[in-house]
Amino acid sequence: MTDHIIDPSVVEAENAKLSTDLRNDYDSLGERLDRRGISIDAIKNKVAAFNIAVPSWGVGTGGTRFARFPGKGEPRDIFDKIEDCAVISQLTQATNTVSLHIPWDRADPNRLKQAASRFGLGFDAINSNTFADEKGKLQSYKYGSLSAADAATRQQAIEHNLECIDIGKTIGSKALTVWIGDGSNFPGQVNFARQFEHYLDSMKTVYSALPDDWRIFTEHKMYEPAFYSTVVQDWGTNYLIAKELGDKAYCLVDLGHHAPNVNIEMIVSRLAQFGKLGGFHFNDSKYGDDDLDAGSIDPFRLFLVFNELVDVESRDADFRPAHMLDQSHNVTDPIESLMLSASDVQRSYAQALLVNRNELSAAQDANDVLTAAQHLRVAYRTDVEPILAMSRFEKGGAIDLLATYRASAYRAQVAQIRPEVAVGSSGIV
Ligand code: PSV
Ligand code: MN
Repeated sequence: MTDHIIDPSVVEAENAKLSTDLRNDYDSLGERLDRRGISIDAIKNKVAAFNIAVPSWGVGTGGTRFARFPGKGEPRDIFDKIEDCAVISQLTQATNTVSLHIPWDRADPNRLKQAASRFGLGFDAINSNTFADEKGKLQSYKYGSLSAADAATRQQAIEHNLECIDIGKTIGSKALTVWIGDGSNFPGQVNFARQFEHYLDSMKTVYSALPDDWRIFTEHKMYEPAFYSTVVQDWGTNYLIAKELGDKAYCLVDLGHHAPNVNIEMIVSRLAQFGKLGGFHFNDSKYGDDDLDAGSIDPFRLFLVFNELVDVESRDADFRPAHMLDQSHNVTDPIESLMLSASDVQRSYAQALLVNRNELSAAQDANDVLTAAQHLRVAYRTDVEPILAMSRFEKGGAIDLLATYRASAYRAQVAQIRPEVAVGSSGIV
């Protein structure tokens, strides 16, 4: 039996206000899609099977290096975070896994597993953190971790990753995500080749400890916290790493980790074509690694990414990239942001499923440029909300995510138990 944090009667009462309209909207969209040769139920079933992991760090209020403005009822620890994730999962019915970050979420792994399974949650990729120093550790990562010039520092970073694998084994993760802050701030500060060699050697040791049914994801990022160079700066280096390490190594694409205007959907296509696309950290951005809510700034780009993913999926039924959100909620209730983002990621998937791939291919081969472009536009302009809402409704989730969450008064309730956090701290997380 799965425990529900939000009283199901609240969800039912909210849904009751909207279910007749939803049925009408769904049927009318179904008719229109039928004319395009698309079965709405087939799309809905795919949407219903789609899952996206929620990052444990995402349910806390984020901040910038300038300030952090704590919200009410912030989670005190990973167990509160799991409860917040359970709320998101209950209402969206699309996020039944949590992605942990160690050491932020360090706790007895058996307790973690129990706490999550009570709400029907599992764990997605586990994230290692060697971009900040941890109390009690001898070496500092100020000058790098897995690629550091100092051998003892590299060793400590390797051991941290091995510990993450161990924790992951107990809680049921099947992947390790490695993102490092290593790089340099000045020309001449490091020897690029030597630094990369160190990184690869360290990663080979981590890789050799992976269980057979695990994958390792490496995440590229062009800048920050290192501002002149980063070791894993772009998809090219990321691909090299995955090739060097072996079959269990894949690239992870965080949408915010590219130079402005880079064609991310094309990177997605290239990595997938060569069997090295492992997964995503979804978010949105306008300037850089803004960590804004997925789908909030450039939903068309999110759609284009999914257009590539569905294209691969249509040829390879075993294609299963890991979907995760990675956002910083600085001015919103993180639960609200994460619910809407999960739904926007699902929306892009649903819209991409509407593209008529055969006709698109024919138009491409005939150099009929506008017909090809029009196929994407028609799919993108289709309002698939009734499909998303129906999928949620049928699975016991909320037709209207925001209204139901607010009607539950969850935030006000937890604010009574969780003490207010003092202002004044800053930091990205
Ligand atoms: C780095 O910017 C990153 O995208 C990595 O995924 C981290 O693990 C995450 O953000 C949390 O800070
Ligand atoms: Mn990320």
